[in-house]
Amino acid sequence: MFVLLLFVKGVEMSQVLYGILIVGAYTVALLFYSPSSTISPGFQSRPSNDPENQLNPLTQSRRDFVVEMTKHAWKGYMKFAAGADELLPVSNSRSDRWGHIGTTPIDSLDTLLLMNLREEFDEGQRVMRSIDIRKCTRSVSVFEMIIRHLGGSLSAYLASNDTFFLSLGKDVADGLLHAFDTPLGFAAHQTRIWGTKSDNEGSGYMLAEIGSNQLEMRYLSHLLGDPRYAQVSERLNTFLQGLDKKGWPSSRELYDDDAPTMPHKGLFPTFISMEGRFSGAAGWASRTDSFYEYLLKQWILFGKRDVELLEMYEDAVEGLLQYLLKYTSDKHYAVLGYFSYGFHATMDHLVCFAPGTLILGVMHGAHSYSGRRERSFSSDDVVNVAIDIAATCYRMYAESPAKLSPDAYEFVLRQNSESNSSDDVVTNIVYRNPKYILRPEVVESLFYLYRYTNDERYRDWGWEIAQAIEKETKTMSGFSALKNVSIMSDEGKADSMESFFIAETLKYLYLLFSDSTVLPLDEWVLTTEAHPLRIVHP
Ligand code: DMJ
Repeated sequence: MFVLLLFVKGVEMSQVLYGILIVGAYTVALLFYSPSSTISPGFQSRPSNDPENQLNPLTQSRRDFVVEMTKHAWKGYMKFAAGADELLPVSNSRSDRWGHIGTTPIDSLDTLLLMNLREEFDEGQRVMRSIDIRKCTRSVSVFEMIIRHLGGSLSAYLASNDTFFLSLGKDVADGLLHAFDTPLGFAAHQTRIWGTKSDNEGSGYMLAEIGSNQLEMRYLSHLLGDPRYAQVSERLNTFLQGLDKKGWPSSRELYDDDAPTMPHKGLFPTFISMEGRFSGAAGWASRTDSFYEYLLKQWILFGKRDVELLEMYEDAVEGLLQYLLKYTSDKHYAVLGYFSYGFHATMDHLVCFAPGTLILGVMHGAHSYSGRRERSFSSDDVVNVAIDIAATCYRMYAESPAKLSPDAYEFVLRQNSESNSSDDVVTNIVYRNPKYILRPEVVESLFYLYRYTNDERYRDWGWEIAQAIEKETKTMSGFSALKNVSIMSDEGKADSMESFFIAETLKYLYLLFSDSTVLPLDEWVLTTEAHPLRIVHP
């Protein structure tokens, strides 16, 4: 336009200047306008240079450090893997192991916006717009699609008010509805997205998988006013709530032949057969974890009306306290293990989400509401246990050679014969799975504990973890999983950066170093993949 003006004969200089002014103003407006500019209140934090910023300089510098980590990871993704599912951070290449559906960008968008990384957010949303997920013909994990893609789409929509993400979420859910067409009506383990019932795979169901779609599917129903998504996801609750009448948990009819009988009604085995019989161990760890998490989070997210789910959650907490927890005699470790014909002192990194969820429950009054039936524990008991388990989880970082926790570890315990104590002595800790894959659960729990206690110790622990991640996993293009936390070398890097690193680990670190006005927990619930959903008030 400016160039054109100069070439039009007879145009006076003042008119040219006026034109420049208009074009300049237009350009500036364009620069600052982006379709993502209407950000939900409470979602985004104040930038470092905002005079209203309430963070002390130390916390601010830690938070800035986390933002730099995120920028580094995102830049590497955009440079070497834009449009692909994941960056391979050692070989500086790309992986489409999820079927070329943009797993990293859809999982990262809300983190980018939360951190005021507008340019990066805009890049991410352009990437998502360029991918046609309908072209994906691969068989996908229904659970992962729901927590990463549907969850990521919903929170990107809530954060940015951009309806593209709502329709993306609807597309994902529509493409998965046939996965619920199984004998008991729970989600299949795998299926071909956009396929049919005949594409459903899996010889049975896994508790975490079938119990971890309700938050996202119910929320989609709420946003769209279309009950179909909630209906399919809620079948599990009806099934579990009907067990009491069938003699749960003592009736052997409910189990496979050699399966352990559950010691408490609130604990469920890992597997359910297509015929509805249980087998496997109970725990709050791998393959069961988010089932328990979502009992509580559904109650909170949907306005504290799901009293039956809250009661199931309280039963589960009671079961945890009575059957899944053991202290060592020096109280150094609180072991959150699993139950299968007795207690097993093995912990996953995954189980370390539990302290955070327990604290969230206390913050929302899950154990102190009026009309609560008599229970063997109080809110204070829950807080103390959460503090102790989180300390154990943190110690698995602090006491490892890389200062990063292994993925699974076993406490070898010996009965304490020198006292009358029922607590055991730890004789050894064996790394059952020595890898470190950038998982979020420990920093997730530190975040909730900090919000609840305001104890700076949790920020210090989170900071140690952030520094260890930077020191041991950083590569030229991103951050890489380690094959073994006892071997620190370039060959020890596993060339993988899962999407939950930006979605969760970096987000929780950022939130740990933010004040409580950022994603206030009485307004937002973070899904199991750390995607914030706004609480639905009745
Ligand atoms: C995430 O995808 C989710 O947090 C899930 O619930 C469990 N595992 C990973 C991260 O470790």
